[in-house]
Amino acid sequence: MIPKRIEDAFNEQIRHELESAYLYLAMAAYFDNGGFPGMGRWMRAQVQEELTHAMRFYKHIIERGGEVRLQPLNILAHKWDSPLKAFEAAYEHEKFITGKIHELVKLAQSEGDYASNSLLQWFVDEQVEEEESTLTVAQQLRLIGGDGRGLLMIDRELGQRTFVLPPELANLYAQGTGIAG
Ligand code: OFO
Repeated sequence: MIPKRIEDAFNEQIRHELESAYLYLAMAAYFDNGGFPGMGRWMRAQVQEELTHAMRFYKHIIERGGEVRLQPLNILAHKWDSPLKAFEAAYEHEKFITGKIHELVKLAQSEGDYASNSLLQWFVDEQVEEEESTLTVAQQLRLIGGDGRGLLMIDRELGQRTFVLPPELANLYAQGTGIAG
């Protein structure tokens, strides 16, 4: 059985992950509307990834006999002045999410909840990647400044990104299957 404090904190984290998805969808729209289809595609893949993050917590709560309670999202979306500003905002947001994951690790450890702690170790590693990927793009954009050719090159490169559903979550998305798997 999942401890109540962990159940509450994981429900809160589902909200944060869905807010991340919403933020990145807003960035995708900003890029797609602004003539940067590669960056738009990168952000759309990121939206999918954030949804799977939320679903990892969802699955864990259900599997341990807890209750998933969805909460209203704090809408984070707004406009950005440039691709650089958007990626800088994405990096700042990922640092915020890393802080939330670390708080959860401390809570799971203080509750002696080894199962949650194990789930959270995946997120600790994932956040290193999340920060690194947004920071790298921000650094590249900073380097090229306003150079149009450089921007187009980065856009083309980011357009290569594809989203792959992690096999351990496949059952959550397949029709007619249970939660386990
Ligand atoms: Fe869920 O890692 Fe980004 O926000």
